[in-house]
Amino acid sequence: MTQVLISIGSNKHNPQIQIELAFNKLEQQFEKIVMSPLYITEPVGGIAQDSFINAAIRLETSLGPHELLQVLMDIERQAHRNRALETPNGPRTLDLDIILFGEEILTVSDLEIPHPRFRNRRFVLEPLHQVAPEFIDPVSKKNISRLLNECTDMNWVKEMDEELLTQ
Ligand code: PH2
Ligand code: MG
Ligand code: MG
Repeated sequence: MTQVLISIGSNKHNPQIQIELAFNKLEQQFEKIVMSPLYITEPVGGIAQDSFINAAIRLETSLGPHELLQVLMDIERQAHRNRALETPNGPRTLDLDIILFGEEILTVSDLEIPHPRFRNRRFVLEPLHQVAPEFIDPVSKKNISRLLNECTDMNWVKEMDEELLTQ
């Protein structure tokens, strides 16, 4: 079994519902799965767009990285995500990114693990820190706590208030 960290985000078509639906689907397929609280986050890169909701998921799997990617892309498609119509870093209904896959380091055309930009993204590190502060990035050899401490990304990231969450 491999421990995996996933970043989930949405800023289109009811982001909170998109994230909860995706998590429910993953819960039916994976063991020892947990999700962080939800965060409202400033959009980074791309065009002017609505703020995102982001969260982090930790799970265990016996799948390989490409098989897991297929599962995640399938769930993105079920959320009517159409990559062909998107601008880079632009609005999206659902984005599921593999951030860390055990100690795996790999780069193939459609998949790079660890995620190439996660160390500079507060909207990824803050939620990850809630579910796996000790998880070690095999490239920098630093854990999530340390990466978060050293992160210089100033874009705002706010944990969502309980009372704002739908039941
Ligand atoms: N995802 C992006 C680009 N910018 N900004 C925030 N706040 N949250 C995201 O999930 C996000 C982003 C590309 O996937
Ligand atoms: Mg993605
Ligand atoms: Mg992404």
